[in-house]
Amino acid sequence: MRAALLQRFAPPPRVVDWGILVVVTAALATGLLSWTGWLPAGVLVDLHGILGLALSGLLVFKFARVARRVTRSTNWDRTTPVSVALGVVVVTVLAVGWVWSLGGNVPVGPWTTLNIHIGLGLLVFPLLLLHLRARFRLPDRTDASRRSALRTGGLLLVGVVTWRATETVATLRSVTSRETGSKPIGDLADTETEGGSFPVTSWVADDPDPVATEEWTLTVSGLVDDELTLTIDDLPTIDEQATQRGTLDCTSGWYTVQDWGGVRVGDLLDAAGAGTDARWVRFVSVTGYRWSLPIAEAGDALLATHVGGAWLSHGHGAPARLVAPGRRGFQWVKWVQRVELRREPDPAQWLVTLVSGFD
Ligand SMILES: Nc1nc2c(c(=O)[nH]1)N[C@H]1C(S)=C(S)[C@@H](COP(=O)(O)O)O[C@H]1N2
Ligand SMILES: [Mo]
Repeated sequence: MRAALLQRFAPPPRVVDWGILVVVTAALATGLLSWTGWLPAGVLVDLHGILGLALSGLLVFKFARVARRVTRSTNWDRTTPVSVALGVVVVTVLAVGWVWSLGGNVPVGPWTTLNIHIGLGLLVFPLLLLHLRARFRLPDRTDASRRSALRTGGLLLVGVVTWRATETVATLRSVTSRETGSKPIGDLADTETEGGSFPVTSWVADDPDPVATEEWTLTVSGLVDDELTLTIDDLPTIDEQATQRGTLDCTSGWYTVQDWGGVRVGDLLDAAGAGTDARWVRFVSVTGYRWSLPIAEAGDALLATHVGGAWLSHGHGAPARLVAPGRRGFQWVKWVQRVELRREPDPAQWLVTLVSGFD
């Protein structure tokens, strides 16, 4: 009876399958793009949620159709294990995603629920490619009927309505996420404790020995009139320094609002004299980790030596770390050693943030 009911509403198999492919690709794209700041994160995160719902719906039809093929072991072939693994991973990714967006967090070791969602989410794509290698079918003409278009449209409508409902649940549970989906941690009051009470995070494995502040130098080089080499004594003292309230928002799903103090990058650029060709400013850590900002944006950023009125702790990037308002946490380079003015952006920085810790 229930199966028959499902049948009535089911779009044609290939519409379901192609729908899944399109939705998974779009979910991967919106998920990854939400880190980059190229488009407003709020829009991408909402879209990502809607795609997750659409996928959940499509999977109901998909699983109802293939259940028999999987539950009878005599129906298994060489490629079935990949398909089953894919199904299990996708269901887990969705479940974990819903837990997170409805305000839950069940950390496993160092990983937040969002980390697990991202890690398994990235695994979906290679599994999907393997699955498609064995099972790919082109759509045919009968899939494009008026009836299947209506059914598919109806399902999308149900999807949007359900998504609104989950938003309401999250609001009622007063989940105070930012538009990036991150949740607050360590409020301002906690910064009374030295160096701030928010988590120390590395993006993968960057974990250098403490930098000896007395021996540390900061260079400003590249397309400049006068290269600068500064020591900690050349940087503004706590009474003279520039301060900024800024939100550190990590892609593992938390954010913290802190008062940062240090030297305005714009002042460093003025002191060194930016060349007319300079378009980008690259911040390089003692570990090699690095990020670049367009020169106008960099001018308003801060190289912080202090947070909450106290020296940065080693974990938070002492002696100096980048504070780049509006950027995600992974772009806030810690243990900065070099500021380089360049003509070109630096596409390799994406890779370097992943591997700088392995040496
Ligand atoms: N050199 C370096 N800078 C880094 C990282 C890193 O691994 N190495 N991690 C980044 C990430 S992912 C985040 S969220 C913030 C975390 O800053 P915190 O440890 O002060 O909370 O630092 C960023 N800066
Ligand atoms: Mo992060």
